[in-house]
Amino acid sequence: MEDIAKIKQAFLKGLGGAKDRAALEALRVEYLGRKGKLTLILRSLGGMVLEEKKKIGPAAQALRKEFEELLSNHEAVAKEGASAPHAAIDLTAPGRRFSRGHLHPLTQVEDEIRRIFASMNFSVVEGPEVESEYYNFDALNIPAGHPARDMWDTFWISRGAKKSTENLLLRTHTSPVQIRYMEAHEPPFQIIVPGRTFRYEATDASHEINFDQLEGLVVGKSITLANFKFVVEAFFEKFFKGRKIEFRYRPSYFPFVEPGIEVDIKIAGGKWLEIMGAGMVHPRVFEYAHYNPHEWQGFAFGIGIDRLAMIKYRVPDIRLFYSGDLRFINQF
Ligand code: FA5
Repeated sequence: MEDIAKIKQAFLKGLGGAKDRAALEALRVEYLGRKGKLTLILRSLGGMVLEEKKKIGPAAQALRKEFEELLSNHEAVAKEGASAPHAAIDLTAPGRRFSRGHLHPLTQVEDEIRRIFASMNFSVVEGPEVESEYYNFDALNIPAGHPARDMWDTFWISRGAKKSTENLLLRTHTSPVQIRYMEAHEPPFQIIVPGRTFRYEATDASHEINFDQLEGLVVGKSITLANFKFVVEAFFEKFFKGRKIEFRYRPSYFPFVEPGIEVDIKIAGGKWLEIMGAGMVHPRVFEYAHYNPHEWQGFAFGIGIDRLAMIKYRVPDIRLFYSGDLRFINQF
């Protein structure tokens, strides 16, 4: 057993000094060759007494296995070294690219819209996503039981333990911010309100249960639909830079405007697409906001931001924006 321990020590020392394949081969012959030091011990097992054989046999076999493994590991390393003799690091290799995040396409579109309206002297205002029934409906001239409430399928919020006196909901449009802003400010003004809106609807290629709207509200002493037309057309021409756009204004109904209209656009000979609701602010809405409807008038509009993004980037399905699929997101 002493011999075995010595052999192991000597072998490991030799291995540490072996710099190339030839030295490793010499080591192999010295210990594992036909007349190798370990081979001789293995051969002599036959002449040993049983006791000795039981002790030395397994130890010598294990050592042979260990030597073989060590030698083949070192040979593999020596081989690699031979094919790349200079440096372990290739200083000329191109760097690994770090992946950086970027803004979501809907955020990019919203930023662009904010920039364009800011250049036309509009202020940007925001409002709460959890809204009261009063601001989302009543103050917009849509009282409880009015059939127009069916135009907005609503997510109502359960009041839970907190006994609020108001009914709460996820706002179905950005129009409630009209009232909130007018309550706190005096006219004249011109604002836009971008923000997330929610509807309890079945989804399809152009409908989501949450989407983004852009409200616009301009109030002054002599604001007319002609001003509205100018603002909207100037906006779209900037937004779709250089693409040819046709506009279509259709009469429509929203309880908070009179008259109400819907605007469709057609780009470069494509299909007509409904893009927004709009109209002149209803006198009753001014009354809710404590403005004198005989003194003030204005226009309001609500654009679907997702739909604008779909047209701008030719995205066929609104649900892609919310899919979290990097193959889609990384195209922007
Ligand atoms: C409204 O929500 C009105 N508040 C707009 C308005 C404002 C009218 C001010 C008059 C004055 P409407 O339900 O049509 O209107 O929605 C406006 C736009 O939001 C639509 O033209 C469409 O572009 C977008 N939109 C509506 N529902 C969805 C939906 N489920 N998914 C994606 N976009 C939608």
